[in-house]
Amino acid sequence: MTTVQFWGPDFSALAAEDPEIADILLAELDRARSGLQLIASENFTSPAVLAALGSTLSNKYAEGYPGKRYYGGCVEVDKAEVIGIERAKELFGAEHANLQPHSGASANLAVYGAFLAPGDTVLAMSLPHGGHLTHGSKVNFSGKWFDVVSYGVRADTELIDYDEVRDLARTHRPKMIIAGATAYPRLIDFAAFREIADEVGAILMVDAAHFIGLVAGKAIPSPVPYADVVSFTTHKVLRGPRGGMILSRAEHAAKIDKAVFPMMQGGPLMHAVAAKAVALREAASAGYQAYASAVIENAQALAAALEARGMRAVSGGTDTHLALIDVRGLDVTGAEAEERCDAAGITLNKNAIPYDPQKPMVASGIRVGTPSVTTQGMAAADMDLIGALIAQAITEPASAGDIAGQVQALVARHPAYDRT
Ligand code: DSN
Repeated sequence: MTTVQFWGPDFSALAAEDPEIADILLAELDRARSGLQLIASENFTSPAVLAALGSTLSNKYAEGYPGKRYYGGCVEVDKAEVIGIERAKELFGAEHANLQPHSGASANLAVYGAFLAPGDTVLAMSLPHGGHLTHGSKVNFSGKWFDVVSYGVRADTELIDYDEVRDLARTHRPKMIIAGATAYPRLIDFAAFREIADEVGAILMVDAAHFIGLVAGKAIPSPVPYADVVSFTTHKVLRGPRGGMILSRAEHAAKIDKAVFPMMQGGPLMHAVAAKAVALREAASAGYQAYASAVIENAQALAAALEARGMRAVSGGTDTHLALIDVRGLDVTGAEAEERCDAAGITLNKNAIPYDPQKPMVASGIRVGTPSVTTQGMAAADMDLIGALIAQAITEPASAGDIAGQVQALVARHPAYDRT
């Protein structure tokens, strides 16, 4: 067994009973905190959130909603869910909140279940331009069950083409329009989407999974005043447990709740619901607001540091927590860049860039995000060093060992979880 100390919940019972799995948990903790974590959709959640996740609420069946369950014994879990719902409504200024979706994909499935029937037309961002699998990819239920028309970004600006969105909406009269993306570094004009949706009588859904934490931290504008429904995951910038959530206008509340349960899911994961409540409380703090702003400042600094070393930032930069970087200037593919960075202790992902000539598993770009390093307390000056280390990892793969040493020195100054 490794000698790394764990923290938080007492780990000794697991180590004594199942050292094989205990070793994996410790090794993963060590991997995460001995390298640089630049996956834009990951974060280091708090010990309080992890404590809720590791609680006995995991044992409880609670199909239904607070006060209307299919099982007895729900008095305590009811309280956790009610508190979580109230915190979500307060934090986001929403009329209704459902904390039960197991994931972002489950949340989106429920939203579609609430408003659409098989064969209905949906207008959403295309995956190669930054969308998401659940926004109509042919290999996903969304693409199999619905007639999905896709919009993208302009070739010249690499920004969402709102004229194209309007033209496609007028031509195809979608029942639902989806705004939201996984690899779009810029702010989305929710007012423009609302106007287009109103013109064609469509429901406006915003998939805010990537940026909802920035909204919670008041660092970017909220989609809530504009959208009929907002779906998201809770584990990205928001820094909660792995899971999903849906906000909606009051008029859609009953539809959304019925679509989550019993249409799409069975028993909710009450330990995850409680952990979401904990994360929402944390996100309402002044400290979290400072964090959300710092995430953006760091992403902008990192994009600039990479541009200074020959890597173009798609759309010229970022307004959010992530940057999409075209690595062709360094004569590598995205896959090669990912692999070389990995060897140097820098975790990021290859990513298609708009109009990418490469296949998705090769790609011409990488996606970098700053939620994790900002949680560690790193600042803009550290981003310049990270940019230099990424450039060196890509251009001098033989020096991976040396770079990994520099990475370890950097993260030792900003430990992800205190080892004491
Ligand atoms: N897998 C997530 C991401 O990395 O963006 C989206 O679901």
